[in-house]
Amino acid sequence: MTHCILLGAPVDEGQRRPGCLMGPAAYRVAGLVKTLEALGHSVEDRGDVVPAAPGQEICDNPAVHHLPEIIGWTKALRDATSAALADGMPIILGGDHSLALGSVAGVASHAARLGRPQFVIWLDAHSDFHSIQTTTSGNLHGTPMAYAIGRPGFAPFPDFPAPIPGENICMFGIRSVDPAELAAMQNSDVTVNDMRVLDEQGIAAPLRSFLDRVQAANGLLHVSLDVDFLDPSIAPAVGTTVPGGTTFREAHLVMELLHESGLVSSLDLVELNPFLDERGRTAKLMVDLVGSLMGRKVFDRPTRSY
Ligand code: HAR
Ligand code: MN
Ligand code: MN
Ligand code: MN
Repeated sequence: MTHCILLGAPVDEGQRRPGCLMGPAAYRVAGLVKTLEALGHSVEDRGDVVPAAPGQEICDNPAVHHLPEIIGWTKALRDATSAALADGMPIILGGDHSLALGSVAGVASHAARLGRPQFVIWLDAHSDFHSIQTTTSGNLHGTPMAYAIGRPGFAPFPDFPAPIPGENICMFGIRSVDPAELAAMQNSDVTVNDMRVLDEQGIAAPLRSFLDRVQAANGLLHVSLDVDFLDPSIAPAVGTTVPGGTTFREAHLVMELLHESGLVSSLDLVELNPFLDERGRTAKLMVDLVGSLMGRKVFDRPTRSY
């Protein structure tokens, strides 16, 4: 059984549509604690993280907004995530995806302390691979992967603790990539399972082959789940819907396979905007997916040995 540590991250400044700050409350209302406890886990809710006071940081891309605020969140979430990893499995309740600038920095520094490699699974419609220089929207939720891999262009941010090698990063569900992101990704060793790959191969085979690598390396695995990974017809509560996302069953299958692997050490839930939800259905679906990730299943079946 796992000791789950909830960290609220009501980050809203990484994009322009207010509402993600209500995300942590929505997960709590949707029954996240009960869901985890019913599966036999212990839960410690550490409340909402308080961002570090914003400084005077500036950058030369005029599109970028709320830079000092996001740097404040990055520092606080990095420290809160890495501290939580010493005690259990952090589940970071977002908040927009810029929170992953901090959470992924936290997991990377924890892994470096243990001397183990860090791996990341990025479940998202978007690759979030912009540097501060290349983003044209100026929305910093589009940047955490580039920060994690150690792309240059993050000067005002604290140095990323131990940049994660591209081959340790695997994306699923991708269907919206800007030209500058594409160029940078093609220059990297990141595995990008876009929707085309999932259409042709299904989601299980590419996931299993990545999980095999994590296990062989004795790695730590961080999972970052963006609501827009899911098709908007089942998950409307997100500011950046993109048609053609994953289905209910594909998403649950990912979670079930992740559970069976026993490899997941930390989790982000990001981009939920409860203001855009329909009677809480997206929040409830996200909680349900966490249930599958944490072991809910219909039958015990002989699991593949990871
Ligand atoms: N690439 C676009 C941009 O940088 C859209 C980024 C949207 N990101 C998220 N998270 N919603 O995945 O503005
Ligand atoms: Mn994202
Ligand atoms: Mn997204
Ligand atoms: Mn049923």
